[in-house]
Amino acid sequence: MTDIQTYSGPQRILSGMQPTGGLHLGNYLGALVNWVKLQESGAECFYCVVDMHAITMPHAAAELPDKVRGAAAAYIASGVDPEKSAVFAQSAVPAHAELAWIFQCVARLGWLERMTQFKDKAGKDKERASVGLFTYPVLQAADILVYKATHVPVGEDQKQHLELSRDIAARFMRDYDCEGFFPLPDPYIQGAGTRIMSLKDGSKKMSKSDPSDLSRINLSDDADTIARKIKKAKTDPEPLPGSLEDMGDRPEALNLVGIYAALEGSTAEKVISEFGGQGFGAFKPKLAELAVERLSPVANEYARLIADPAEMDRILTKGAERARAIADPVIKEVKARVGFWG
Ligand code: AQP
Repeated sequence: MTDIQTYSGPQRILSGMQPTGGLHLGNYLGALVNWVKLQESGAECFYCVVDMHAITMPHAAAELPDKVRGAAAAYIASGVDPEKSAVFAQSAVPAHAELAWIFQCVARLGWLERMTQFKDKAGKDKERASVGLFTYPVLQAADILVYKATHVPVGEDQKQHLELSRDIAARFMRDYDCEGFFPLPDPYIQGAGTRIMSLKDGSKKMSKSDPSDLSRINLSDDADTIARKIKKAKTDPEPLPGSLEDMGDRPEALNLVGIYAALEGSTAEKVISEFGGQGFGAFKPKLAELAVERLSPVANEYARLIADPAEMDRILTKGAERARAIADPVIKEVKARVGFWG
């Protein structure tokens, strides 16, 4: 076993998604495609389904296990290989919760009060938000540091939380006199143009919890559904401009161009140079064709995996064992440093 005190190995990656609904094109282009690249780069990857985060908002308990299986199936259908990367449910590794409690006693109230995502998610009635929603970023810090992860793929909206993880790690090491025990995790910034917006409102991000299913392309959607959603996507009557600078304030048009570019692995400039001057009547069918070509294999594999819950459980159990093999010695040492029993 690796000596955790002297661990100075290669990059270790931690990332996760909430099983709050079916995963969508935004999760795929904004995160999963990068997860697969990181896995193929030889980094040691831990990809968890963060069911403990999912209960910070009201949820249907009876549906949660299937949602966890569904999220893990979407990871794998997108190219995460459970033989190479650990795929598991956060709640199956108790060290996340144990470290989160210790970190709650390290983090300062003022640090959490500055977190903007709590304000966004709690909405106007923050008195009624769960305490878990408020301390969510502390659990995130525990998710990362319980594996001594060195790199975390993050979108713009999560940068503040990663900063907090670094502050918590630094403070823990100062308070308990163990400099170097935790790495200060670095962000792995996801490529530009990978923030996918709602198909119904170009100013809102594509989201699992948007009440309109037409706002997103789910990774479980079949070819006809994908084509229909793109056909119904909000646009404007103007043709695409000849250059990106001339796009002006057209968020929906820009979003569709960005989706095309991300699916093709090119740039918005290149897409505009190909389709400039054409209207959406011509562009949308091309986009639908490309989306179906890229996403149909994902949807087919996803359908195959969720049809076999026993196989998903086997994968998740094995993933949790691999995760615990790293997390358990870390939490044991943390508890010893804090002065806990056992
Ligand atoms: N629209 C998006 N564009 C690009 N990336 C996105 N991600 C999510 N939506 C988009 C990325 O997916 C990862 C996992 O996100 P999450 O499940 O932790 O929750 P989220 O970011 O809050 O995603 P949703 O769909 O909006 O979920 P709900 O509705 O439950 O809040 C992250 O890497 C995120 O950047």
